Formats: sequence, C-alpha cells, structure tokens
Amino acid sequence: MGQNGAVTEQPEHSEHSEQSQQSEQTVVLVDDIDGGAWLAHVAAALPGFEVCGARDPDVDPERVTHVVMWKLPAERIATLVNLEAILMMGAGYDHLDLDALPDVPIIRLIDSAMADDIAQYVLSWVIHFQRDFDRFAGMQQSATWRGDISPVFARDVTVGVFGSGVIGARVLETCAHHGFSTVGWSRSDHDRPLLQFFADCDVVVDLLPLTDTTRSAIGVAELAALDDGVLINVGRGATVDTEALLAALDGPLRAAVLDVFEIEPLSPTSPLWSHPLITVTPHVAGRSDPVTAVPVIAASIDSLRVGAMPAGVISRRPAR
Ligand code: OXD
Repeated sequence: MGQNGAVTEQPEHSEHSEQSQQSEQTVVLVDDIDGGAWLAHVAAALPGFEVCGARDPDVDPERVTHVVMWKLPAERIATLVNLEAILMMGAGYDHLDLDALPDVPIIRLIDSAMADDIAQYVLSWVIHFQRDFDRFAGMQQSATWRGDISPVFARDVTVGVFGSGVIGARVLETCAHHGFSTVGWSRSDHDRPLLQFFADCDVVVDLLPLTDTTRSAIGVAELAALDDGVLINVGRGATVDTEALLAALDGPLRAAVLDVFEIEPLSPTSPLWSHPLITVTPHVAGRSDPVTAVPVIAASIDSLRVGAMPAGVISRRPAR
C-alpha cells in the first residue's frame, strides 16, 4: 500500500509504513487528484496513520477510517465500512450526493489561505475596472491617448459581496483595506433589500454556494439593478442566469469575470469564451493548496478523534 513515488520520498512516510506493518493503524485514503502532492502532504502531516492513494489496489476497505477527497465516487465510499469522517479538499460540496454518502461527518475545507487567494483574485479585477484598464485596452487598438477618462478613485467604487462566510468576509476586508467602499449581502445578514444592494454596487462579487434557493439567483432584475457595473462570479456558475447575463451585456452591464460555470470544464462551443465583455478563467480564483490545506485537515481529524466537531461540518439538512 501507499507505493506512490511522491510519498516514498518523504522520510515520515517510510517511517510510518514500517510502523503500520507492526500495528493495526487505521488508513487515511487520499483522492489522487494531482499526481501525489496531496498524498505526500497528508502522509507527512499524519504520521500516526497509514496514508494511501485512492487508486492503490491493495487498500483494505475495512481499515480506512478517513477519506480526504474532492470527488471520489459514492459507491467507493460505501465500501469503507469503518469510515469515521470525510475531509474535503475544497470549500464547495455541491458536487456531492450527500444522500448517497455514509452517515459520517463531512468537513468542507475552511482554509484561510484560500480565502486570501480568492480575495486577491477579486481585488485584481476590481482594480482592473476601477483603473479603466479595459477601456485603455480598447483605446490602444485605435492609438487613442486620453488620460482624462479615469477620474475614479477607490473610494468612489462600491464592491458588494453576494453570499457570506469566511471567504466573503476576507474579500470585503481586502477591498476595504485598499480603499474601496464595501457592502455584503446574505440572506441572513443584510441592511437593505437585495435589488437595492445590486443598485448600490459598482462591482458585485458572487460568492454564493449552489443550493435550490441560489440557482439563478442573479437574473434579469438583479443585473438590471447592477446597471453599468461589473459582475465577478467566483461562487458557482449556476447561481447566475446565463441568458440574463448575455442580455445584460448587450445592454448597460460593463463586464463579467467568470471563474465558475454550470458545467466545468466550460464547453469549447460556449458563447462565453468569445464574448468581448466576458473574461473566462478556469475555476482558479481560490486554489486548493495542500501546503496550507493539509494542516487544516489534519487538525480536523485530531478534533474528531477527541470527540470535538471541527469547523466546516456540512449540514445534511435539505437546503431551504
Ligand atoms: C471550490 C473549491 O469549492 O475550489 O470551488 O474549493
């Protein structure tokens, strides 16, 4: 087991592989999403466990107590009869069929470094539009020199985050730190009606998770209220009504920056790729980095083992 090359280079791994032959250590199964980097980090962070890749054919399902994963099939998880918990490699979990997974805690990743990564992505686009880089790029095409079109300072731009949580708070803090006016809106915490929020913002950052209630939450009315603003979607693709977005871009909406899509990878035939007012990035706003994520996951496993619930436990209640 655990014969992944990247892992055997880790001194910690060879040490605890030897231990595992002598004891009945439990196994942490790691989704092989990236050629072994996650496996190596998990092995280094959990010297008390035997750590195996999900593709390892020799793993005994009865010894697996924890799974670290993004997208392992539910049928595979169902074979792990002694499973204690599932630790997610990312923040979102709408791709999981919760009903098909065993009744163990599922912990989504709350990694402060990922929140910073998303905040930096958002800030760079906010500045891009505040400093009119999109307009200057157009002017360069016609060799037009005009320095007087850009009197907008950070304080003049209101950035709104639609959706709450650790990441939303970090985006707001980061933008505020750079002088932008900020406002957050979530269903449970807001100071104005939703359409007023859209009307008050120059840039709306969509950070909604995908649930039954957030599907197409940004539609015709919200985009009309945003008027000539900018939409940045780093939440989930299906929270925006794509037809409404394309229609709004035919009207006053200035631009959209889309990092997430209803179906990923985005189809090569999607009109979003070639739209002059849309920037497409391939779901990279917040990157899951094992260097920062694995210590969080290891701490969650430690908490669970002493009977405490870590942050990020996913509720199995149906979404309202
Ligand atoms: C996500 C992630 O949930 O990448 O989008 O973690």
